[in-house]
Amino acid sequence: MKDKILKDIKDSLMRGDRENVTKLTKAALDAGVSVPEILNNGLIAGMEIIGAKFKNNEVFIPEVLIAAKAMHAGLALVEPHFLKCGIKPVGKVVIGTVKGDLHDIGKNIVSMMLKGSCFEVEDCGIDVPTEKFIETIRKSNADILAMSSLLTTSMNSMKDTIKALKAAGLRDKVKIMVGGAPVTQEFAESIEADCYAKDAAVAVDKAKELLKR
Ligand code: B12
Repeated sequence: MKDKILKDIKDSLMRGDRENVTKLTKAALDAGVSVPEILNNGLIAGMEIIGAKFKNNEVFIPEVLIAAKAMHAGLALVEPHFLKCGIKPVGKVVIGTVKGDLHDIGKNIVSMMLKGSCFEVEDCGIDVPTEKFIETIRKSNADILAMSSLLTTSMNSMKDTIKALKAAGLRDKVKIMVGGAPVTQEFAESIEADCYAKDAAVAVDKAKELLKR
């Protein structure tokens, strides 16, 4: 039953069937399927297959877009299940997808899981210019700046933001965490970020570690 419902979520997401993804995600939650299972074996699994098909020119931008909309519908249902903290935040994170980049699914999952681990999260959205990150860091009392990039062409915006933070005298005020499919540990080190995480679960652990440094 559990495997069937997760497979149906995955298949519906691949077809971009938002209504079915909504219906099945609700049904899975009602049946007590765990949120990480719904995410990893349903929603993210479907998006990974779409990604592979997109790479092989088996599907194109319109199909990817409708799959992304179905993904957002599923994520919206899962999100409240992460938000059960109700205690004083452990730290504050400013997050955003860097300039030139409109991908937000991974960033939203990272944000959701951080909130679920009692971080306060200020989300700057997508295509975030350096100046906006700087302004938000200046105004907030953030402990961590988390930047997401899904395009090799937008990765350098992370480097630009770190340079600009240095120039503004703010680099020592925040720890910097970077991630997204093309980002690597080596890249993070080369731009002098404080840490890299490959997925949202690791991001939460590393954010907690950063607070201790
Ligand atoms: C969905 C999607 C889109 C959607 C985005 C919708 C949305 N609202 O996000 C749309 C259709 C808009 C789109 C557009 C484009 N896309 Co696109 N897209 C994808 C796709 C299929 C899936 C991405 C995704 O959501 N994955 C699922 C999530 C859960 O995974 P994730 O993002 O990697 O996030 C996880 C980790 O990386 C990490 N993480 C993510 N962010 C962060 C941040 C921090 C701080 C940390 C610690 C961790 C972390 O944690 C997340 C959760 O575990 C990928 C393929 C792929 N394999 O990635 C291509 C892909 C990213 N796109 C690609 C391209 C080329 C484009 C376009 C240029 C296409 C075009 N010709 O117009 C445009 C660019 C638009 C722009 N300026 O941004 C390429 C990029 C190639 C490259 N190396 O640069 C990819 C890799 C596809 C491919 N193989 O060619 N795309």
